[in-house]
Amino acid sequence: MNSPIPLHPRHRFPPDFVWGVATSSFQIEGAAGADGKGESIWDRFCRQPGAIADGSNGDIACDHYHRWEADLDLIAKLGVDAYRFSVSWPRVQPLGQGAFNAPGLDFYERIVDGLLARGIRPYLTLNHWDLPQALQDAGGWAARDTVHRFVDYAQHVAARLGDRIAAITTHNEPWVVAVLGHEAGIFAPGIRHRGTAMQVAHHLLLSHGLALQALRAQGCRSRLGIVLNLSPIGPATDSPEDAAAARLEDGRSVRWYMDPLFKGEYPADVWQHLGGDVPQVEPGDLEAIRTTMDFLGINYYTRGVVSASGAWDVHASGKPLTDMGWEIVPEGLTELLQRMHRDWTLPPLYVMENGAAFRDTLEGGRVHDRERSDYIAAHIGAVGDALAAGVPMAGYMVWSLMDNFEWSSGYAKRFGIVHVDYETLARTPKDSYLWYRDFLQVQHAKRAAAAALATAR
Ligand code: IFM
Repeated sequence: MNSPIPLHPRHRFPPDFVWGVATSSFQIEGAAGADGKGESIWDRFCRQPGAIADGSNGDIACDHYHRWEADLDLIAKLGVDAYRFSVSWPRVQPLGQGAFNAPGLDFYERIVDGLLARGIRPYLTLNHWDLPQALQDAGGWAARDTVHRFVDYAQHVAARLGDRIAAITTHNEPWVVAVLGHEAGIFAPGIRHRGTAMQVAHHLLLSHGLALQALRAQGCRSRLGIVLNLSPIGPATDSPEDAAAARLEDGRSVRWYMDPLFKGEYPADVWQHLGGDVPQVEPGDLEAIRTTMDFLGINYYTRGVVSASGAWDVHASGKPLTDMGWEIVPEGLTELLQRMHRDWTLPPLYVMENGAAFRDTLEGGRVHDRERSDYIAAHIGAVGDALAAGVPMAGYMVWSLMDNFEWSSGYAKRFGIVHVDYETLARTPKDSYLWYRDFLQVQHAKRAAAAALATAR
C-alpha cells in the first residue's frame, strides 16, 4: 500500500492564489456540425489518413456541448476557484470573418453564466488551435490578414462576454501552432516549411498584441495575457556541441516568444540561425507585441534535453515517464519559473496547464491513478518552491478536467482527473480528482482561517 500523498504541503500559498482546472473546445465539445458551427482546421486535419494515431476525430469527443451542465457540476464539486476553457472560433464565427453565429455565442454564454452561478471564475482562451478552415483556405496564420480577423473575433467575444470573464488568454501555446502545425506538420494544418512556421509565430504574437490593445480600447476589464508552453532546456552531455544545440533550442522554443513579448525584440542568435526563414516584420509590429500584459500563463509538462547528434534517449536518465513518454521532472518547473523571473520582468504568472497521461483502468467504478495524484502534488510543490524563492506565482491549473481528444494521439492518451467512457460518455471521477478536491478543501480552510484571524486583529 502506498503512503498517502500529503494534503498539507510544506508550502504556503497566498490567500488569493487561484486554483483551477482546464480544458479546450476541440478536445471536449464534439457537436462538430451543430447549430451552425463552421469547419475548423482540426476537423479537416482529422480526415487526412494517418494524421491521428487511432484514426479518430473531434465529432463527438466528450459531447461536452450537450453535457455541459453536468460537467460544470463536476467542476463545482471539485472546489476550484477557476475553470479555464476555450472558445471555438468557427462555432461563434463559422467562416472566421463576417457573420457571427448566435447559437455558438449562446453556448459560451451558458458556460460563463453557469460557472458564475456555481461561484467559479471563468478563464477564457480565444485560440486553442481550432482556426476556421475558411481562413486556412485564405492562407491561415501565415497570412497577415488573419491577424486582423483574429482581432475582430476577439473584440466580438469580449463585447459579449468580457463583463463576466476573469481572464482572457489570446493564444494557447503559439510554439505548437507554429512548429508542430507548420514545420513538423504533425498537427493541423499539416504544413512542413520552416519559413512558414516562423511567419505564423510572428503573426500569432502580433495578433496577441493588437488584440490586447483593441480589447482595452473597448473598455474590456478582464485580465489579459497569453499562454506559452515552456520547458527548461539542457544539453544531454557536457560537450560544447550539445551546449550549443541546447542554447539554440532554448532560443527557438523559449526566447523566440519571451523576448518579443517582454523586450520587444527577437533573439539575435536565432534570427541569424534562421537565415532566409526569418519572418517579415513590419514597422510597429514589435512595439505591438510588447503590449503590457496582466498575466503570463505557462504550460509545463516536462523538461527538454538536447543532443547535437540527434534524438536523445528519454530512458537514459532513469526518470519515470508518463504515457506520452515524457519524463516526470517536477523540479524542472521550479527551475523554469526561477529562470523566467531572473531573465525577464514579468507580470503575475500562472501555471495554466500541468498534468499527465497514464494508462488508467476503470474497475468497479474507480480509477486508482495514484501516479497522477503524485504528479500533480509534486508539481504543486514545485510551484510552492518557486513562490518561496520570490517568483510572482498567481495560480495553478490541472490539465485536464476530463479525458479528451489528445490531438494526433487521438483518445488513447488520458490526461483527465475524470474518466470518460467513450462508448457511453459516462464520467467517473478518478482518485486524482478526489485527491485534488481534498487538497483544495484544505487550502480553502487555510484561507478561511487566515481571513478570520485578520478580522479578529
Ligand atoms: O492536450 C494538450 C493541450 O491541448 C495543450 N497543452 C498540452 C496538452 C497535453 O498534450
